[in-house]
Amino acid sequence: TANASSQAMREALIVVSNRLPFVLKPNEEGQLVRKFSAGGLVTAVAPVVARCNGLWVGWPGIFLEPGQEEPAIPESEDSHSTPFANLLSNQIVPVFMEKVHFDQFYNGCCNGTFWPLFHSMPDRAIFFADHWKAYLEMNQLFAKKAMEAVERLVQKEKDILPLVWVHDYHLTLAAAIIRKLATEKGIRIKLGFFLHIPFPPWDIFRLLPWANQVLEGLLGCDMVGFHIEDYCLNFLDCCQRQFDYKVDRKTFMVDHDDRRISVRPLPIGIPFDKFAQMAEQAPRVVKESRQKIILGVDRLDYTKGLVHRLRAYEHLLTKHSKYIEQVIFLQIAVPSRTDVKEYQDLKEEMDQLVGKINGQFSTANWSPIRYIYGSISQAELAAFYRDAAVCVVTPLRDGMNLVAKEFVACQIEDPGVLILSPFAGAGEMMHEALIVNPYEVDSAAETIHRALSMSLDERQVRMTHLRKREKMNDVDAWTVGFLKAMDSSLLGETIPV
Ligand code: GDG
Repeated sequence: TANASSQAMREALIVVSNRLPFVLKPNEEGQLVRKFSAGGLVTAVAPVVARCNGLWVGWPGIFLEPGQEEPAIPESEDSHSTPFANLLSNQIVPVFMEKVHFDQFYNGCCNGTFWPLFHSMPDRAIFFADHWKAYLEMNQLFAKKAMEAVERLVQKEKDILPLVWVHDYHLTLAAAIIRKLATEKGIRIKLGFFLHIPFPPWDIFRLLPWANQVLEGLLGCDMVGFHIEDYCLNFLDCCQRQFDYKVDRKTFMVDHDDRRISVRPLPIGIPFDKFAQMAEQAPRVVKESRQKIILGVDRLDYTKGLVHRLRAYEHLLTKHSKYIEQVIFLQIAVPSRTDVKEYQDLKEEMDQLVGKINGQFSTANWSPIRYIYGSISQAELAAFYRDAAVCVVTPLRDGMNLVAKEFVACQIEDPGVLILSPFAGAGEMMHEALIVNPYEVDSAAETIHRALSMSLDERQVRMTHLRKREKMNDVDAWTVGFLKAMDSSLLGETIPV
């Protein structure tokens, strides 16, 4: 059977994502060196690629001038301090692009169209044929590079079965293109996809003028993974209503093109032990112990509900003036997609709102909000998570949200309280958090009040459960889940149980 023959073949992993686990930057001598980036996807996937000795196809963060020759990928300079350093340059398949393509593909289609639409915010979405054309071309380019990686593996070893794992909304068309190329060349591969953001309901999805192509693209896979069951059901619904394909809502299968595609909820986790350990080691960063810290950590993105959150805090200070000089709201907002207008507008709005609230409530010795527009080191972040009394994770919509998970991992001392939006994927599982609808500003304010006045016993019970679940369902468990869903032989070879 197909299954038995695939068991006999050795699998090899190829990850395809928009970005590589590092960006290239010129050093002082003008030589390109790797600079590591520690986003959610990278932290999750890089260790697997390293352990499996796999390949990674992605963009190295620099643009080529038209006609410019592609530079070689340098080896990592420091193999000890960076967790991803063991990816050798021959494991990297770079996808270079020109700035004009990147603008239309990434800023235009990915972040101007897909991002808002998939977060169910269609009014923010733009739909331009030029952007779509660039999106299609870039997906073709990534697919071509992935195919080069496939051929490299197959030529080296006859009995190898490439397992191609495509990531996220930037590359929804790539899988079907890779399948076609592989079929033309008579090469057998396995194809999986994981979406890191929500998959919207059909009445939103169908607003996309290219909805058919996107569904066909994803159905090029053997398995399509989402964070939670809701997104899986939305996807199945779209396959049925857009195309009238046969779907099974019990087994989560779609029949298409004589193939059966499985759809799986694979909730992502974090490197729990790593965060807990960082929290053990990090020095204290906020000196005043008198004031309780309410913490927010987000990319500056309109999906994260930052404006609503500040309004809730304003409401809290108005209604409960006893918190004046007693609490600090520390918001870290990491600059993101600064070329896109929506993000520039949000930055303006936040600057004004922070100014307004600080102006209204500050005293000679205290300001209610400390607002960091920038990013901090992971060690410092772990210290903030550890020392916060309350962490407010209140997105309007969010695929999963790792901040909620990292916060509980770092809560190794006097336990604090997690406030969580039901509209984050994380809200599906982290039941012991205080769940609040971020649109309901007065209720959000009361929830912060409730968190600040919660008894130690209750905080302990809630935090213990939250930590236990996240430790068990950490990022390694997520990888295992993916490999299981792919029925992969890599499971036995590379993942410590
Ligand atoms: C997408 C989906 C899904 C933040 N500030 C700093 C910093 N961070 C790190 C956090 C966390 C990551 O960035 C943010 O992850 P999220 O999950 O919260 O959000 P997205 O970036 O939108 O990620 C999301 C995720 O993909 C994974 O599938 O959960 O729903 O939208 O890891 O720690 N890191 C450092 N300094 C900062 O200032 N070092």
